[in-house]
Amino acid sequence: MTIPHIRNRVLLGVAAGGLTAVLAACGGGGSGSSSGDSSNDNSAGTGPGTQVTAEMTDFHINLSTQKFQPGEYTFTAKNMGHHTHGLEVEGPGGEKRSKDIEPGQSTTLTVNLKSGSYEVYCPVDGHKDLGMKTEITVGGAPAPSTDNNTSPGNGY
Ligand SMILES: [Cu+2]
Repeated sequence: MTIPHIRNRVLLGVAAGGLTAVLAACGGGGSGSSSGDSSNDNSAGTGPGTQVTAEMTDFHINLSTQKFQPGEYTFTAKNMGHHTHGLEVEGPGGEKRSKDIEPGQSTTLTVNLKSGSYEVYCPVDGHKDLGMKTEITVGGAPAPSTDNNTSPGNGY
């Protein structure tokens, strides 16, 4: 029940010298503004439900967690690659697709997960086949048969 906000802020502060500053500069103001992306909300990845980060690279998706319970989740998709990417979540509850994300940008996608298997992938042409997909299992079941239990820490 700790509130991760404060921590995040500290981390952001530390990193601010680098990329983050650029991103913030891009996303922050409406000055000059990029092409027609008016619905871009700049509220830095807070939405309803549990927060999950999906880092999109060329061509891979890295989720900040692999543990999912039924309920509402907000995925923050960050495009850290050099191509336009997107995030689509497809499973028992239907499918939901984010808008396309330009390199260096991010967006959020809120989904209501039900028990079962979901596919999380990039809907941009061909990217799924290039490796931009991952499968998640929603529910109480612990990790599947793989003995890959040494997942990298998620920052904590
Ligand atoms: Cu992609």
